[in-house]
Amino acid sequence: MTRTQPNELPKIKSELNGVGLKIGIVFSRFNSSITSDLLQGAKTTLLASGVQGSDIEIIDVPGALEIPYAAQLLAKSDNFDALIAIGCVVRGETSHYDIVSTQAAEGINQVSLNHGIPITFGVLTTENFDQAKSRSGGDKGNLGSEAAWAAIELASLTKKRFNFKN
Ligand code: INI
Repeated sequence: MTRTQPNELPKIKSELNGVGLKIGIVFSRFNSSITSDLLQGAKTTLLASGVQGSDIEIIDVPGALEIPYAAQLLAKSDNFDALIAIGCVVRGETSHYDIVSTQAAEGINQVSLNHGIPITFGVLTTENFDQAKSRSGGDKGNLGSEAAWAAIELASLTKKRFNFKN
């Protein structure tokens, strides 16, 4: 196998290409005023990178705690090159912030490693709504879009460098 040197890896977004990739999105409805903007950011990025609209499947769940189970359903289907988790957990709104945010993150990683599929983390965990707003299309960018770029990068890495077919 020819090994690519680290400095040859496509770190620049404009070098990433989503043509032919199949992407699943798990969208959490909790704090939907924020998560709908994250979802929009993810979809816009996927389409701009060349992913076909018909190759994007979105399923929605009530809250971030349900994301891992739904991601597992998509992973088991073997239909996707990568998955994107979209959610928003705001500390000010819940006393069990730590449980929701930690369990969501751990569950998502567990599904990813158990099923050998990249699942990128478009789940905002913030102190308050202002922080969430600025990271869902405001002055701090859009985490949904970042998660979409990461999904394209990891799916490409899996397919091109390791020749795995999902
Ligand atoms: N789910 C979230 O996605 N974000 C939150 O901030 C949140 N709060 O505040 O509690 C939240 N809770 C719901 C949780 O994810 C489950 O949907 C619920 O417990 C039902 O299982």
